Amino acid sequence: MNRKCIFCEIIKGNQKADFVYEDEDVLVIRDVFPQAPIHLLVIPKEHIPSASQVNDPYIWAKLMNNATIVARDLGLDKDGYRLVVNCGSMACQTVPHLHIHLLAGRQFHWPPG
Ligand code: DGP
Repeated sequence: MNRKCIFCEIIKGNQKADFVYEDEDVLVIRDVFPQAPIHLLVIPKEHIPSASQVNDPYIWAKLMNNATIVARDLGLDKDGYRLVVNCGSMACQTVPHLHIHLLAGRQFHWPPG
């Protein structure tokens, strides 16, 4: 846990969030600044600053598995959804706690820009 990390504060229950799913390793919440009609954040409970600092492949397995299960449970797989990981400043990562964005409910484009 990192005291100054907003996601750690949410995980500890010190900061409010709209919870969608939780287990012993992972939390899924709604993003406060949604970029799509559905915008969820899939977050490991362990404080890992970014994708480049993941040492245990189990973390990715848990996060991706939960992201796709939540998407299926919400019926998002019908029309499709996007999973995004921003890593570092050039990729616009703003919260230094690993997370996967799960975006759905509108048409996305490629390349993303
Ligand atoms: P990124 O830029 O990839 O680091 O994404 C961070 C996301 O976290 C961004 O879309 C906004 C969201 N966010 C920031 N602060 C909070 C918060 O306090 N609560 C929630 N639910 N989301 C937050």
